[in-house]
Amino acid sequence: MKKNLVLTLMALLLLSCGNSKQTTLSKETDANNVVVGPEFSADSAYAYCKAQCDFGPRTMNSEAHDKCGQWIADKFREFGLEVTEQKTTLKGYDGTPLRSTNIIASHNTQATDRILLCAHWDTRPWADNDADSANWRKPVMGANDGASGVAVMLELARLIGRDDSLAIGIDFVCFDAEDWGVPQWSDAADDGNSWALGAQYWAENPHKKGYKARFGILLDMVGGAGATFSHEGMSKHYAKDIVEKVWKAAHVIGHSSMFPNNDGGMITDDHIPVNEKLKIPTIDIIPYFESCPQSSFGPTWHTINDTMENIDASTLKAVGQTVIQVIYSE
Ligand code: AHN
Ligand code: ZN
Repeated sequence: MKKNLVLTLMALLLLSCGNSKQTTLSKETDANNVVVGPEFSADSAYAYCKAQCDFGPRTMNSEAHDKCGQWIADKFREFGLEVTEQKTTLKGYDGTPLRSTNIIASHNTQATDRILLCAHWDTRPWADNDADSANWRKPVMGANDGASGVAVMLELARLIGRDDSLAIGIDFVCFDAEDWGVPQWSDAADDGNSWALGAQYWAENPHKKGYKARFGILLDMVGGAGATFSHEGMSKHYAKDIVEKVWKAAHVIGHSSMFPNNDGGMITDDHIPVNEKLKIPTIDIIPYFESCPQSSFGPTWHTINDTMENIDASTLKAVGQTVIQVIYSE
């Protein structure tokens, strides 16, 4: 929302003198903080998460992957966004050709002032962090690691797609081939470049020449039960003010316990090429489990337990409503 509109609303609230009724657009919280934008539906996001899992694991070069990608593109179109399917063949760490599709869905295509929202939609072919080595070569379901970020973006697109009042442009980019990084059971060296292959490709070949956005927000594993989101190190390095903006928004709408103001890890993820190649300041909302023995990403990360049973709609809701708050405050 424009600053002058916020001031006008605050002035109206003051003038109404003792009448603490909400306006239809926003709800007063305190003198400076106003809840803005439409209500994010946790149930809807949860259903979009489950719908992706119902295709099965969305591993590269699989039929489930291709069918789910088609479904994601169709949903964005149904919500009135303009969709580009960016297809290419990428190369895995061991040389395997990976048929990849980045799915880009845009709202307000003519606006030059834009915000980038992104998440990966492929799922990991190997549960290489599972406690049982018998599972290390089985695919993960990716309810959290894959489906959750896209689910939040689809619910955002449903709300934004029918909102003609939003002046800013929004681009949802679903990256493919994020999770084909060198498995723990492999002897191959992991220099970090085997991850985020779709994001690397898009950052070098954006769907529109000279693509620019004010800033970007990456949603990675945003549906896990018990998740909290700390400041990710690379996000702070490249986009400290955006980290502050997003965490402030979470606090304004009452999610300070899920978004603590402390430092998490430094993560190689899809936001790195976006920051480095496209120079769009982009942050990563990614869980940080400080004292989880299996992984700082949580107990189900890259295990066969990354399933819908371990998704909590209230995590999807907190993240989704926070993104709404950020977008509608711009
Ligand atoms: C690494 O483990 C190097 N990066 C985490 C990126 C990731 C994997 N996000 C989801 N799955
Ligand atoms: Zn993963």
